[in-house]
Amino acid sequence: MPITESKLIWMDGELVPWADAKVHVLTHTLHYGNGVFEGIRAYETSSGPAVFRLTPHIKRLFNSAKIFMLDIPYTPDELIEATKEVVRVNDLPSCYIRPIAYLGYGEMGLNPLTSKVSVSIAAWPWGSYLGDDGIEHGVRMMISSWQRHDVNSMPPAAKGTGMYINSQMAKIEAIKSGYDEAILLSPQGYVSECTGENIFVVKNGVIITPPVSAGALEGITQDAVRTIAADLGIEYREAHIVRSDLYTADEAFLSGTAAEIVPIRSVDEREIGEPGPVTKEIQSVFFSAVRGEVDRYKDWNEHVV
Ligand code: PPE
Repeated sequence: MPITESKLIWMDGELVPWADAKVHVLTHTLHYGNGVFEGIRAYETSSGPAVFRLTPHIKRLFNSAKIFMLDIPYTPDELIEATKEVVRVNDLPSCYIRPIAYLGYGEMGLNPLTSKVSVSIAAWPWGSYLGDDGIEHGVRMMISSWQRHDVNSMPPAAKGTGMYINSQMAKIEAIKSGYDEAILLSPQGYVSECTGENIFVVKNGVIITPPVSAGALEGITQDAVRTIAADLGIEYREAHIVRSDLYTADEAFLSGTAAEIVPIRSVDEREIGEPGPVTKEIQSVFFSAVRGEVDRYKDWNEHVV
């Protein structure tokens, strides 16, 4: 689906009209894939638009940059304010927000340390990533023939632009094979995550999700699931799982900013079925929380005005 354009994009401190937000074709990151980004959502609440967990997202952006030795020329507070400004000036009650730090035009060659780091922040309306039907009835998944990165070849904790070639290969394979989404295994054979989401299984009432050491990004939605589960009195564990754990799960679901919380209805043609009670409960609290309807999670709603 084509992107729904908004009005202004923040580029290194300037608010630039959408159509003029361009970079040079010799931009370093375009050639060598060294950039870091975030995916954030703002939701409409009864007291105006609120960015969901903005501060942890900006913190992760800076951690990703630290891993790749990109020196972002702004403070986290400046980018938090800039993000809020982008939501405000575009008059968007709810939207998806994409900050990116990238190496600009100036030098070529593999040494990234000499290139200027630029930052831009765009926001636009973006509906459900895996479809409304997916959110309600679950998605059909396959285990990809592509593996997640080894932790010592590409650091999964960094949300780096180039890392997403791996996700795209898995996504292409899944779509061409008639599935909604792919699950990647680590080089050690453990379940890692999906192309742009964390994964969870529910067994005997316990929620289990793979750890960072299985090659998964530390998801901010995943962390929200952990907190919601704890508050609901549902046991939650971070542990290695293998592919047969998915096949025999009582329930399974995925989480991500773009995807939100989506039930998994089958994996490799093994039926898990319609969303189960644990998935539905987590989903329902999550969707209330993002809209500012849960008092206990009010600090997750970072208002823009
Ligand atoms: N794993 C990966 C690989 C990933 O890209 C994401 C977010 C997550 C887990 C979940 O993290 P969090 O959003 O903090 O809960 N993926 C982003 C990019 C999606 C895209 O298509 O672009 C997102 O959801 O914004």
